[in-house]
Amino acid sequence: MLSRTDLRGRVPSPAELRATLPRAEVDVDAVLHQVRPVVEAVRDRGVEAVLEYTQRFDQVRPRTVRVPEAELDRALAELDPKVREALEESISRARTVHADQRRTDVTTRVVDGGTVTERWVAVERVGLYAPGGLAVYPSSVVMNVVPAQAAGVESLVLCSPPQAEFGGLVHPTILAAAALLGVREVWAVGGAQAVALLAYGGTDTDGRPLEPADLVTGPGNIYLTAAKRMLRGLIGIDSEAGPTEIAILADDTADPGHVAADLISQAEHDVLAASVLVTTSEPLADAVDAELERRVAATKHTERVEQALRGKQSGTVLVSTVDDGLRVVNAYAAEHLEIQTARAASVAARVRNAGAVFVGPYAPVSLGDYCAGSNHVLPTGGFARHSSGLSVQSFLRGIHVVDYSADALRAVADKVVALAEAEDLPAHGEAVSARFSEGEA
Ligand code: HSO
Ligand code: ZN
Repeated sequence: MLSRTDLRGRVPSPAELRATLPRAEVDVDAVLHQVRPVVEAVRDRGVEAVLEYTQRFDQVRPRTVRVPEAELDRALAELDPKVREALEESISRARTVHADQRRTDVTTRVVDGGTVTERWVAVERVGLYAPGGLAVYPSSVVMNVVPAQAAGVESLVLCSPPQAEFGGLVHPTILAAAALLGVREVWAVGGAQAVALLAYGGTDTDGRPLEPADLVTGPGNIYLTAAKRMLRGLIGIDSEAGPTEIAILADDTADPGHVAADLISQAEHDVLAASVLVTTSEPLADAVDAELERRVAATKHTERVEQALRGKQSGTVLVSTVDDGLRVVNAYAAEHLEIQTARAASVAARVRNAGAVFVGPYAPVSLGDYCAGSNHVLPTGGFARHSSGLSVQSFLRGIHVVDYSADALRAVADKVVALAEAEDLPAHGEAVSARFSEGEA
């Protein structure tokens, strides 16, 4: 079922590898021209434009953009108790991990009387996006809200598209997850309109203000991503989310049934999802293929999974050694990387590029999707070469606080003046010397 690339005996350079390895191509720029009028209409006409586009794209018109708080409580009361318990476990583990990510302010004494402090301050208002439609993921609400709250973000608004089948409200499991997390402000708005409304703010149909956000995080489709790309600057954004990816580095110690099950688990998300096996063992690759045939036929979303696995973004890569395999997975920089080899922990320690690494036979990606405590909003499309997944850090800014005494400034004044003159910016130097020349020096 998976196409094969044989790299045994030769290890291409990272650049060559990037060109060879299977990967989905998502051209966000290509939809910018469709998204621009939506963003501009929301900027110019606010909620009126939001509701027009909502009618067009979601075939529904919510009475107000803001979901009444009573609906959150109702959704939680009606949530299946088993799902509630599982969400509570997921929240509690994520909170444990993210609490440890909090940063402490660091003050450096540069000289006597001169200090620089890096003070970590949470972003004031954050908009979190939870997709609707094919993907209704309360777990993603958890993964966005938990780090924001752990960072100390005071004002949080959750956006998700209104659902015709729920009377124009946001999907009830999304509402229930928000209620469980203590998020009370939810807007029924999706796609590019949501990002634009978060960026510009507006006035709801009942006259209440919809305050703009400073930062917008959360995955969505290509239109949402295009709107984020367009509005970046006015708002901060997390890393752009593309189709999900799993890469598995395996040797002959791996269980082909587990490898196949894990490859299928992420292929289940999207026909564009990528499932990549990198292995030193041809017999394992054959056994995984046989397992895939059997399991794909038996799984619920056969068609979607099969399309993802047969797509050009998925495949098996054969390598001679685990070292070569590491070169391949480092060049690929997967969103999720499983290490299913002998001495998995020491192999995992040598991974440089991945959104998250799952070590050994008992750490499948699905564990991380829901209940490991780690975050599942992770960089896709090779962005793991330069970006990280969502964490407390994503919601903080480090402010440099500079505090110098007169003596400390005086001691370095000539250096500032010299550099200012070298850059032909003498007024910079004068701003320092003025403090010492007028009867003070
Ligand atoms: N694997 C997805 C997250 C997710 N899985 C949500 C299940 N629900 C992207 O990391
Ligand atoms: Zn998943």
